[in-house]
Amino acid sequence: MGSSSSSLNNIPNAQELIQETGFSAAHLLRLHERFEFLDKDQKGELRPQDFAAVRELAMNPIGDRIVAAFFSPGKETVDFPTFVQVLAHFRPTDTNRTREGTQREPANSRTSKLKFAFQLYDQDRDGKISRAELLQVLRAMMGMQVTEEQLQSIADRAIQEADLDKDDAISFDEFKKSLEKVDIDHKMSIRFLR
Ligand SMILES: [Ca+2]
Ligand SMILES: [Ca+2]
Repeated sequence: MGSSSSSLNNIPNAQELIQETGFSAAHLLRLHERFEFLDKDQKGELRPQDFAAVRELAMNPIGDRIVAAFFSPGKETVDFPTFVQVLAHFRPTDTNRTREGTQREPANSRTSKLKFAFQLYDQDRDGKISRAELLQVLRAMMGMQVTEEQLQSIADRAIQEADLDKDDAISFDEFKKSLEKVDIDHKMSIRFLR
């Protein structure tokens, strides 16, 4: 902290990244420092095991899934731009900011955040959260606190409530509807910068 001489000039495409993600220049610099710190062999890429140093992820019951979300299917490394783009999902939602010139949904919009959360459940990427997929996450999050029977009934109830078309799985639209009243910003805050 503090001793780094990094400046925006050291970050390739810094301005584009700022535009694209909505991070401030100062925030981007801090993320870059963080990235370099995690990038122990200084190759400009992180591997899944490098994330073990992020304490909040290491302690998160579904931390391994969050880490996996940084990596495109089949890829074992993540570069700085991708790292920042994924982290942008954890930025608080802009309330009154409209960005010009970008057609794409900003990463910190409610829909993007929900999509990110959805894929943490939908591990086979078929666009639906099956009962088994839901159970896996619940099991990871609740661990020893509940019995298998209680887990099953929590999953059953969650599916019953969310599953509007009765196919016994939760589609993204159903997921979105069921979380309509949930403060997603609060749920999706991860402190990477401490
Ligand atoms: Ca699925
Ligand atoms: Ca359904």
